[in-house]
Amino acid sequence: MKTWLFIGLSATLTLVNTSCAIAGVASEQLTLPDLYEASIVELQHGLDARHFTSVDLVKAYFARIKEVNLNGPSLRAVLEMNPSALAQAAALDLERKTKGKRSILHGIPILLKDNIATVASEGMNTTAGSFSLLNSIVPADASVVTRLRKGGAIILGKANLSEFAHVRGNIPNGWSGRGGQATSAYYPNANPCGSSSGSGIATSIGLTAVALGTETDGSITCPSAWNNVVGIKPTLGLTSRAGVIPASAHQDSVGPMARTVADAAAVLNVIAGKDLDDNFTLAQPSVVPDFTKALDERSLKGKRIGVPRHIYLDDDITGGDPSIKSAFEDALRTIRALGATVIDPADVPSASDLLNTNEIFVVETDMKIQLNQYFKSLVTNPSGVRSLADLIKFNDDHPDLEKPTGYEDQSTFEEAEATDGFNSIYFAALASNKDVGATRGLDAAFREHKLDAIVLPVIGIVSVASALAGYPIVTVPLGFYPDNTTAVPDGPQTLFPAPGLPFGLSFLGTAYSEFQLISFAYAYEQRTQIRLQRKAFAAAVPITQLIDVINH
Ligand SMILES: *[C@@H]1O[C@H](CO)[C@@H](O)[C@H](O)[C@H]1NC(C)=O
Ligand SMILES: *[C@@H]1O[C@H](CO)[C@@H](O)[C@H](O)[C@H]1NC(C)=O
Ligand SMILES: *[C@@H]1O[C@H](CO)[C@@H](O)[C@H](O)[C@H]1NC(C)=O
Ligand SMILES: CC(=O)N[C@H]1CO[C@H](CO)[C@@H](O)[C@@H]1O
Repeated sequence: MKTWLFIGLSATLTLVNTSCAIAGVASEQLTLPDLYEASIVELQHGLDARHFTSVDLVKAYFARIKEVNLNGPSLRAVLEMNPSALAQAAALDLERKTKGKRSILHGIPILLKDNIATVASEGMNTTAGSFSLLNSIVPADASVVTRLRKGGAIILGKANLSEFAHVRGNIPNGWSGRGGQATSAYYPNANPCGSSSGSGIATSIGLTAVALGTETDGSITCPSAWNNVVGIKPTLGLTSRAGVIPASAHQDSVGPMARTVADAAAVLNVIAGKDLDDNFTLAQPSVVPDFTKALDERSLKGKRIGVPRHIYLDDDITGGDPSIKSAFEDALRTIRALGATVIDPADVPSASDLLNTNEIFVVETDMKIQLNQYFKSLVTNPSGVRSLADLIKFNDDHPDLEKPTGYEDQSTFEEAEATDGFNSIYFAALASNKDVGATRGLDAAFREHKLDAIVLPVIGIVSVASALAGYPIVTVPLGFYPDNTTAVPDGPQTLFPAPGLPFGLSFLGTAYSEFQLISFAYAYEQRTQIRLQRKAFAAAVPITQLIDVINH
């Protein structure tokens, strides 16, 4: 079901009096998409038909951000709005008229997680949420941003996140020094998961058309699930990490977060591809498939979908929560009804080892080397921070900015600083991670049970094997905590669980299986339309719509 905003006759008449007069619609009812749900296809339709412009879209999204980001429920999902976005939109509107569209993202606003670099001349910072990087000058756009601009996307702003993508230490999801505590739009002050928290929150209520997040282990998957949106964590090497503030080259991946599988596929089309500045991308297949061709409602017919129950212990995958358990069993029934065979259980042989891997050690070793490189690559950094050691000291020296009560920890940074580079212990740990995640993990399960995908609800350790193996995950809405759920404080400023909080279903695959995973997620989404079953709490639903900006 799509929600449309019907504009009455008087509004239509006002519209045809504006400079972007709409030929032939004066006597018809003009429909404008509701920005809470609006899809890329709907937005492109309205832009092509000149019902509104990309300038209108940017104005409307900015107004919606202002309503709820620091005002009203104060969701703190967005760190910065791009002061160049309106100019970019105007140029792209003109180009649409004179030359046509560059891609399906032409004139579509996209919000970027704040660890993805954008040139400073545009007027925005790239900080991973940290004051240590405020006013730093990056050498260039991240390679995914270059692709987005080339495809005609408008960079709307930067999203709040768990600072440094949650590799600083044990600090609550969605908090950064610069952005403060981001919270869910589904229950006041609820935990939004992380680390791509702001990307998930902002997408969930239409503060942007689409967003980018990054995942090292769970950071697209979880905030997509908990914010009722779709997330794609691509295979390591499908999307470039050049210009992304790093955690680990062996696990970091950049991917789309969107309200529909179709929108996420469209964004992936534009950001995927080889990049000489990230040599992991050179291993990808020579042709990137058109992921929008995967949108097939019959895709699950005849496929084998596995449920690795005995590794991902039942309580780990559902948190023991009866509503997640029952929603997951419903999902398995739906998947069968769509023509797939569900193999249950379909265990991963390395199951018990997944509970205790060398993941943190490898990430910490990589992080020290890569963060040091990142700081050195900056043209300038006014904070003076030029290394991980400087960063740790900066946080200690600025507790007011970076260590408020409840947000003090930086133990992962400290452990990373103590690592000793690429020594033999490191290479053994890396090899054992590949073995546990891929060889005796997902590869073995897929082969043994002849699987096309694995499905799991998103909570607990769902993403570990995929993170270690560098394999893709596509997450779609699965359900919501019931209204009689007790809201439980789980951090200095957040609650979890809480009534109405969303949770998700993940489709897991092996390397470069995005096309298939997208097709399965699409079939499930089209059959269930779970996202549309519940909206954000009233104060978190922005009021501004296109009609409010078109005449001004
Ligand atoms: C970064 O943010 C600061 C404070 O909001 C602002 O003054 C500055 O112009 C921004 N820097 C860049 C490069 O946009
Ligand atoms: C990428 O290049 C680095 C050196 O810059 C090298 O150590 C590494 O093995 C290369 N990785 C791949 C996947 O080619
Ligand atoms: C919540 O309501 C459901 C029925 O909708 C019921 O099965 C469940 O026991 C209730 N839980 C609590 C904690 O009251
Ligand atoms: C766009 C926006 O509202 N950004 C705000 C994010 O939060 C910080 C800290 O409160 C504000 O300074 C920004 O203005």
